[in-house]
Amino acid sequence: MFNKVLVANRGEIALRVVRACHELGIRAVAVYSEADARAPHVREADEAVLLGPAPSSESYLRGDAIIEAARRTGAEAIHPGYGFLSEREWFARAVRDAGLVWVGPPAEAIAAMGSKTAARTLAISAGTPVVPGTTSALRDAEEAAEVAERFGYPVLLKAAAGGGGKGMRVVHERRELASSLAAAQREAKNAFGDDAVYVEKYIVGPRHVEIQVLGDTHGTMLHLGERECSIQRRHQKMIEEAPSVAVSAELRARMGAAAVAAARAAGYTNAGTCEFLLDARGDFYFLEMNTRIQVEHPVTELVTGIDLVQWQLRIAAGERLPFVQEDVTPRGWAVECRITSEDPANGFLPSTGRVSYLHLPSGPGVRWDGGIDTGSEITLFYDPMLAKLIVHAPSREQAIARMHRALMELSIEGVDTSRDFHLRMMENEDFRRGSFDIQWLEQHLDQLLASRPAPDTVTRAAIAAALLAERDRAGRRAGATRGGTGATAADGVRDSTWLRVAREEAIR
Ligand code: MV4
Repeated sequence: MFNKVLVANRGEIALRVVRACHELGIRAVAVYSEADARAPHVREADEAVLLGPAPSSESYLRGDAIIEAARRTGAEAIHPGYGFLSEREWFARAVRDAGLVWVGPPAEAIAAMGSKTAARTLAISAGTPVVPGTTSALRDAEEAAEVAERFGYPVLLKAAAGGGGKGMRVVHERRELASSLAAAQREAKNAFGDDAVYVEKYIVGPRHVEIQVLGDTHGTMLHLGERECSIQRRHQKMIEEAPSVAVSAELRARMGAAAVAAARAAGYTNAGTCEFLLDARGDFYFLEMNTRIQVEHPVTELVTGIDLVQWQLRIAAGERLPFVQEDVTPRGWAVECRITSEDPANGFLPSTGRVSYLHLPSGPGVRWDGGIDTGSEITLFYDPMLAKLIVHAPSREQAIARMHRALMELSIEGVDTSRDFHLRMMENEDFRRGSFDIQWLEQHLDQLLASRPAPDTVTRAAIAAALLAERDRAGRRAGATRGGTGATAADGVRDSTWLRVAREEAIR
């Protein structure tokens, strides 16, 4: 096993990797930007190297500086986390060329899956079902029309170099095709520097179900079951769970085998994820493969009992997976809520500021993968995801109740967060029934934000407000000489709606 690993990331995932290192007896080297000098991932690591100013392009995206930091500190391997440099073929190659170990799939596998058309070709060769469509770029609108006619409208134009939904266009009929193709090509060119666009049959109202795979360098490739990721908004997942209500043991085995076959065809090793669309008839289609550890990996860890980040490190060090497919069975149910610094009531506008108060949930079945502390400064330089709250329980119903309880225990003051949104989701009937697809959240957002929190929520908030008001009154008595006008902030408190509600609730 390695003695020292450099963690080329920040926030919760950097801390997650540092923790895995420590459990394996590995020393962890953090890298950080000037904005992150006091960040938890820096504090918890054994050493840390400053990369540069706050902007990612001058810090976390500086591959040269990161490799140099590994050299200087004597780290033998680099774990990239997710985002930043994690899926850059050139960086995986540069790490290898520097004589360091890349904790991830081979650069060749990253490249193979980076092109969506190449990935489709690989999947087809492996016998993995893909959405009906082409595997090469469209020449012109004429060819696009021919193909669309063959598969039937609606069709979806996708950027070959794309992924994550950028450069996609739904086309409902022939007369929209030429202009949509031009727009998709322009968008693809701007976003990826490559205007290649191909076409797929548009699948209406599917779920997004993904399969975790894990392969060692000795030929063992296993799947670790599915994650249900349909609760998303603008391609940002908000809630993930494992398993999926839509996947039976039999379907899991078929989707798992399909994912393993696609991964094998790409020469894949280490942890990866095959994304599928699952339609209402139970048919599934390979979309793309993510060649990194994903944000939502903890739900898989909780239901399988397999520590994915530890195994990433052990596989990179050349260890063999000691289990076989039959050993991997999901137990219970896990749900993850992404806690972001966004204001759901305000179109999910990113919120900035200092975390002035933080109280974390705990107790049975609760896991907090966070990257913030009291005092953390939340800026616009990085992703708004502050933390993930993950729960595990014997059944889905119990997991949702547990998540609701844990969210009730959570307080974050100083920035707006997605906490209340998640509370409402846990109270939502469709969600509780498992009745949703990839369009559900965007279709129900207004209704969701308008719905009142459960009476229980109001009661607890009211009690808290009453206690705070009482504390403020006590403080005023103790320091009565301060000020002098008699008009204090407490007048505001006295008039507040919360205090009125608190009084009503206290009387009941
Ligand atoms: C699709 C699709 C429907 N039909 N392909 C979005 C991101 C990228 N990974 C592929 N995506 C989609 N591809 C066909 N042929 C619908 C989506 C899609 C989607 C997929 C997964 C999760 C959320 C989504 C939200 C909108 C559209």
